[in-house]
Amino acid sequence: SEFKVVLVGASGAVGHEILKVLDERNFPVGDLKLCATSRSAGKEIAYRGKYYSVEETTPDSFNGADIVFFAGGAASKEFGPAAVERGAVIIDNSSNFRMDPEVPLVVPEVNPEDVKWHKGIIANPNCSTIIAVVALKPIHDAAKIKRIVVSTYQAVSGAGAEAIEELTVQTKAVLEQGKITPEVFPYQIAFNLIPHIDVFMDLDYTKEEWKMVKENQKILHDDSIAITATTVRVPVYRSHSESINIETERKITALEARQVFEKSPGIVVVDDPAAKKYPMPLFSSDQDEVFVGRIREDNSIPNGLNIWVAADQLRKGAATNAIQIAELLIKYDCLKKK
Ligand code: 2RA
Repeated sequence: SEFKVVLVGASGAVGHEILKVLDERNFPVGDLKLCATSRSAGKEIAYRGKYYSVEETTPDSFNGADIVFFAGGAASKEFGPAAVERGAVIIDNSSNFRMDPEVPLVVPEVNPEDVKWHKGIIANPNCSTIIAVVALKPIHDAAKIKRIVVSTYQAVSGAGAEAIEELTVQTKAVLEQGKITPEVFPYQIAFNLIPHIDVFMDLDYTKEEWKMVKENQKILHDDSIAITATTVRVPVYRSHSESINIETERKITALEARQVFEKSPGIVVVDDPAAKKYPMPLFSSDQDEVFVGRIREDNSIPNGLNIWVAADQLRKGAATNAIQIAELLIKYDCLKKK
């Protein structure tokens, strides 16, 4: 069967990627509606050779919908309940419902069964969380993780379409000695990096850093894992990278970790130092897998492991993960009966 799909936030960077991935994965889209704020209403966007006019989101945008994707921002808070009331299941890429105990937070390679207890809303985790947790899960299963220290190197496209433009404009301005006026980021991002993503919160951690702590614990169903994070914006267009230091209860050697990663879903091991092979944004962009490399023991502690991961945060970190969730809903017959 085919499904009536509504996409809210169709004109943004994640919305664009959702349409691309729906098409590529041959998702059974019967009817499609594209929505956004009034600012983008009237814009024409193509899907499979047909143009759709973007409508301003209203509660009635969800009449008859089976699946609603919210690409991000405040829209799901405003319109999510209206969509659920009308019998749709929503897959929400914003942070609005992620930590709600009534809402499953799902990465299909890690906790697919959690989609089964949804009450109409399923949250798609933050991009940096998804990328980390795909690699953490098999190590947690093999050796039980006690503590994680993670530092991220996040691409500008994580901050949306305007941020991509800002890096281009600033890079040209630096090379041509022009004037730079930061708009999306608090400082110049071209030829710089900024250890500040989202707003500052408790203990001087940013919201992005707290997401790494709380969301990973929720997805792994284990609040006892100690997690500390530093999240950094870097002048890369696409694909987030992360350096992850893991302490486990049981010793896991680099060799064993490599074997574990090699048979884990959603992971490609790129780890051959002698041949200069390691994950990089240049090669992980436009891919759906999480690339894992630089796998080595942290010999400063008895049971330590270091890894380096890179993955396309607009795809696996957002659009692909959301569509995999929709595929699970169909597979497990978890859509609402009309
Ligand atoms: C970022 N985590 O990269 C965000 C996107 N949701 O800014």
